[in-house]
Amino acid sequence: MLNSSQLKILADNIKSWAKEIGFAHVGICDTDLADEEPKLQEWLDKGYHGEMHYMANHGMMRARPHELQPGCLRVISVRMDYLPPEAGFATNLKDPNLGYISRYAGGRDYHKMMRNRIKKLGDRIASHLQELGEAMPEYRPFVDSAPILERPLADKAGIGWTGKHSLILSRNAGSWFFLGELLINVPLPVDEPVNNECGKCVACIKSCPTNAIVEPYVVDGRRCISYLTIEHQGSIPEEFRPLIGNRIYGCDDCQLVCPVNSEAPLTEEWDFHIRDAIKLPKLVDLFQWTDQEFLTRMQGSAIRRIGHSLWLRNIAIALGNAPFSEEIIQVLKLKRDAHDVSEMVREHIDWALEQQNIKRESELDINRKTLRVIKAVERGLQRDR
Ligand code: B12
Ligand code: SF4
Ligand code: SF4
Repeated sequence: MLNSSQLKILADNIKSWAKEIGFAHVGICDTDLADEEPKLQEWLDKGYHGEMHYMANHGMMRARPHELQPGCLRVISVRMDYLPPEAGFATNLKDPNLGYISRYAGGRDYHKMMRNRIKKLGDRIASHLQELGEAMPEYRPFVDSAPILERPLADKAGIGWTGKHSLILSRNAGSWFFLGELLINVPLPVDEPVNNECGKCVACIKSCPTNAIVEPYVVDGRRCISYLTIEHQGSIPEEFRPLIGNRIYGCDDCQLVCPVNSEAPLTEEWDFHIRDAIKLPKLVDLFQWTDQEFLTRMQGSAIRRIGHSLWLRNIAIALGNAPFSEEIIQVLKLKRDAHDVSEMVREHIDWALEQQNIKRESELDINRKTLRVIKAVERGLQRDR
């Protein structure tokens, strides 16, 4: 058994190995999330998870990492930055003929890549302990998909504080990062959480297009554009369609207006750079991709997971929100008549056609809140190129 000073040296080593592997920040915490259980339960009781049944399926296991990985004593929480260069947020949101894709999803899917790297970190710890003549540790890497509360763990491990939009953010890094964890049965020294610096700011709450941040730190998933465009399988309720604007996959607005994000670092991973096919993409072009084109162009991307049908559903809404154009009417009608389009998508196309007809004579109309987000980005976000 390592003594406390050996464990401290090991923790320091882990942090430098993790940086070599590509993680920007690493923190360590214990597995006690008892304080989070009532909040998670309340969130589920209110139905904020919508159709994300996986959120309710494992009971309170999400708040009990030691049940997920028996014997686990510590969680090593890691951060990987994804903000791509040439993010072009304002240019993209401002032009309603372009589709906006959340900047976490412009490049390669992060899940596998991050899990492999976290496993590499675990392997390195294991071989180091074996060199010291210690027993082989038990460890398991997780990224996103496991039933575990990643944000409260990152908060506890000092990666950042929980912002009012419920994401983890840090003074130097903002919030444009993914989280992952290595659960391990080694009693490493733990890190201290950092102070919450949101203060009186409520920019994220005020700017959310669908009022999904129902109170500070609490997101009603069912209202979030990220949920509606990615997780929700069926028809998108009509009340949300005009509010979605041109966001066809995910949403970044609560992060875009966050002052802590003004100096956030760019990703060091080439994999997270936006691929050409979806760099400031024209809605009419995206809408005309066949099923096969969608699968080929989105190979290796998280976007592929939603499938062609939800992709068309989302773009149809954005086309309905775009200014009137004969070309849009034409592509909508063409797709409506295609034999391989589902009834669900057709219903969204009909809605879009109706919107286009209503707007035939009217001026370009970008939602008021979106205009505020664009202004905030143009004013202060250093990284908007
Ligand atoms: C389900 C899910 C969603 C859902 C629900 C969102 C939600 N807020 O829960 C939807 C689809 C809407 C979503 C959207 C997004 N997601 Co998401 N999502 C998840 C997932 C799988 C689970 C989150 C969860 O457990 N929710 C349950 C609720 C109850 O937990 P919570 O929101 O963390 O809430 C806690 C605190 O808010 C706290 N709380 C409550 N009251 C108070 C009061 C105070 C004072 C404090 C301090 C705390 C507090 O208690 C809660 C319970 O502990 C995680 C991965 C994971 N396994 O953790 C990724 C994850 C949270 N998502 C992530 C991302 C990037 C996003 C998006 C930015 C993607 C996008 N651009 O479209 C958006 C952001 C939307 C938002 N503002 O949250 C990242 C966040 C990284 C970060 N920097 O924090 C994660 C961690 C994935 C990853 N591995 O990187 N997501
Ligand atoms: S991602 Fe968009 S819709 Fe979801 S909470 Fe943030 S601003 Fe609101
Ligand atoms: S926008 Fe303001 S309130 Fe929201 S997370 Fe950022 S600092 Fe906190």
